Amino acid sequence: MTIKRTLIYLCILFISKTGISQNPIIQTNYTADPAPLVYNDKLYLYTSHDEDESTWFTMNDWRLYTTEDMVNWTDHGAVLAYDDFDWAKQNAWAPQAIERDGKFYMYVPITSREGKNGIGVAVANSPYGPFIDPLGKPLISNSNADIDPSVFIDDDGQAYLFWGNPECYYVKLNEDMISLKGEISKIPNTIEAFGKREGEKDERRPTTYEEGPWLYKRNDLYYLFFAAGPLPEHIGYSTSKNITGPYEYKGKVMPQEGGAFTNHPGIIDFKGNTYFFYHNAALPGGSGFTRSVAVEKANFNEEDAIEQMQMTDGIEEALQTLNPYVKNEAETIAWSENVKAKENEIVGVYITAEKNEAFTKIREVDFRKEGPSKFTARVGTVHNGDVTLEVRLDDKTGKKIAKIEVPLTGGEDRWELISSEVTEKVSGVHDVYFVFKGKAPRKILHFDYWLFSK
Ligand code: FUB
Repeated sequence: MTIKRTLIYLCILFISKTGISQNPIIQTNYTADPAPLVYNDKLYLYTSHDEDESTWFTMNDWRLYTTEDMVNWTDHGAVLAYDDFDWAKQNAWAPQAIERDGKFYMYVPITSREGKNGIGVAVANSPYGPFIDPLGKPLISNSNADIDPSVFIDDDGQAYLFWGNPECYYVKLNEDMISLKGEISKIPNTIEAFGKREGEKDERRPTTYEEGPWLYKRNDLYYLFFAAGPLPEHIGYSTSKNITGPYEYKGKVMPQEGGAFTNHPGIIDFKGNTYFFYHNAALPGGSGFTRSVAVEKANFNEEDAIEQMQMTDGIEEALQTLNPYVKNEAETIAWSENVKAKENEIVGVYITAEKNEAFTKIREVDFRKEGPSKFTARVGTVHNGDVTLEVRLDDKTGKKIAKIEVPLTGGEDRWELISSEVTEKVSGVHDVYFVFKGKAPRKILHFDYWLFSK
């Protein structure tokens, strides 16, 4: 190998080791079934939640994450759980939330105490909840196909709910969003609408339509995205000039990959771009039952066809910078390793560093021209001595600008606000790494929020 080729090789190796990886966008819990909502210049991402070490669809609640820049995501914890519905027994599966007249409606599939699938609705005055079941019973209790709701409000104000596995049902909603207007109908499960299924014959599933419908409208064209079979799933789509069809099958949006046997689309426009959310098994410990959500930027061609996508390392470009001179939550993260997100009544959502050298990364932090002189963090640990939080720039081993010695506070209900001097001159925009160090084999420290000051 020539010197030049060796250098190129080393550069590629360096970039792939330390380069920007943003997918999956949540690393602190297993998440699935992403359902984005845009409200007041913020993207709210509701997800289902695979419990750690799950070996089936062990799913108890729905979580919320938000972003303003598409690279840093803030964890707001569980905003609704299946046991918030008196009639529910289990299975907090794929959700979707929508805003109407200042109220937020979340539609969720649940299995009832009688063992029947159904779709519930919960209402809140804020996208963060609390969400309350206004009905005390399922909104949809039609058949065992009642999973995976997708809610859509058309330009004329008419709301629709689509859902179903193995067929795609829909119904109009009244303006109150919690009652049905008219009869439940079906999008005919034809080859023209959903494409012919390859592989083994299944009379109930003649087409690629499987589950997880998602409605999206662009240039007066309705797009019906869906998880498509046979298993393992890919994502397909169909379009129509009318919301209720007839739909014409348009092909694969995302071919099968990623290690989970399910996938689930969620598509939304945000700050001039279109984003396509999905899930896979890319996190350590990932599987068909421990999934993680990811996102790609979507593009359409001149014929209004969506360009096919592969699963990538994610979105590199931040839509805006982050201000370090205000309180920032520790659970606002672009990337992390060996970190878990938790919540309690004392501080809300916080993170724990599970191992020595666990870290979080925050992208595009703007220190401005005149940098900070002080760093403050609310932290705690159950270990005595040698527990530190290091603040580094642009890399996990980059320039160390501050270091907090974390005192023994006690358990995760005990916290202290600790400050440290910023020991290096910092200015401009940087990625910030919080690196957690300690000799204990597990649970090094807990971390709630941080800020820099001058
Ligand atoms: O997450 C549970 C189920 O798996 C969802 O409801 C389906 O869409 C599939 O992702």
